[in-house]
Amino acid sequence: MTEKILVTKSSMPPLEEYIDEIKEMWDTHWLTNMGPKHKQFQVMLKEYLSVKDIDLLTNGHMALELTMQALDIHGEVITTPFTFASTTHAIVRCGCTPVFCDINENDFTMDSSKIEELITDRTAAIMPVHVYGNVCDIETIEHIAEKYQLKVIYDAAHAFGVRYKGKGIGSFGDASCFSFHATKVFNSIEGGAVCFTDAEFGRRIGLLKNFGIHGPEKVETVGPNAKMNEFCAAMGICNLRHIDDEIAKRKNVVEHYIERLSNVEGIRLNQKQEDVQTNYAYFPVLFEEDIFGANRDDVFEALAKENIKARKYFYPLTNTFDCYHGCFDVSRTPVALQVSRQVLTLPLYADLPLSDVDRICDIIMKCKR
Ligand code: T4K
Repeated sequence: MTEKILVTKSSMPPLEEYIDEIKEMWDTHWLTNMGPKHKQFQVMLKEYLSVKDIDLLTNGHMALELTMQALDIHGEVITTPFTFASTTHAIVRCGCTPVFCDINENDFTMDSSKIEELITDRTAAIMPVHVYGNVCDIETIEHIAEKYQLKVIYDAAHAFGVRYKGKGIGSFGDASCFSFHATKVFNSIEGGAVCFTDAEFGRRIGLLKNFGIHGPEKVETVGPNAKMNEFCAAMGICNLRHIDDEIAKRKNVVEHYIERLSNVEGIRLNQKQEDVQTNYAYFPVLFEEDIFGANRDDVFEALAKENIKARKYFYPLTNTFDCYHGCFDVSRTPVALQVSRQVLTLPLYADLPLSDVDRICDIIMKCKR
């Protein structure tokens, strides 16, 4: 059996570089609670992402939940079901009701032409997702938000390093939440961040992520522990030094996939977006069974038999999860339902050999009838 190929492989700096980065912690014994690595990483990220302000958190999920809390969101939040569990769970765990908007077929982000019809007098916010690193229809979303006085929280978990019209993707909306999980284009082992422009919002996030503590004898609000520790920040610092190289290598892999799979009847690929500098985060492929002759699950199985673990990101839709049984009507998001049944995300990471990409594509093509 050939070596297992997983959907992704965490990027890591040379071991010596990481050891060098964490060495001083054995002198300082400062391991967490906004230490020097946290501060340094924050400054580096602010510059790399070209954002006005940023705060670091334990993970992308806490970034979403604390942002909801800091913006004091109550009521309904318009969002997409074509995402990871985190987006929907964050809304629900904050006591709000997700209202699902369908997605568009080309880039799988929220169909902005369908947002307005979902707005009620209970709507408080919109939480769109830059899914796969694809940029949402920012202009329309912001226009609607202004018209109806709604907050916009972008789930930018997949969009690290993406730029839109030359601007860092984290500079849009009231806040943008990033994930630095091990499986992402950029990781700090576990980690996340929220980007924002409003200083008062930043102050609230700073309080919330540390139990709402304002000083040794003052607790201002009720918050969890969502602080990034120094080992994660050190990993982030190291990985950030290599991020451009990482993205360039991913580009190479993606271009090879595109070369092999574009123009195959019955296969639909992620469309290139105008004005977007992408990060090559995922490689989603849609299989149209009636034309390709095999469906997504057939291809998934064929790859699995060869020890290649592609993933069905994002199937099932979050509005069909068991934990939400009976809560939502999936027939209201037909495009998302169709895409979630057709999509397979193929293995993608910086060091994936092109010969493996060829092997993956050969197996896929053998499924065609
Ligand atoms: N919003 C969106 C839209 C998101 O996609 C996510 C997370 C979030 C919010 C929340 O952000 P975080 O709170 O997680 O920071 C993975 C990730 O755990 C999750 O971060 C990610 N989205 C989601 C799309 O994928 P799983 O359950 O599919 O991961 P897992 O463990 O199956 O790993 C996938 C592959 O990655 C493995 O087969 C091999 C590779 N891998 C994995 C780990 C854990 C590594 O190479 N190294 C590792 O350490 O959820």
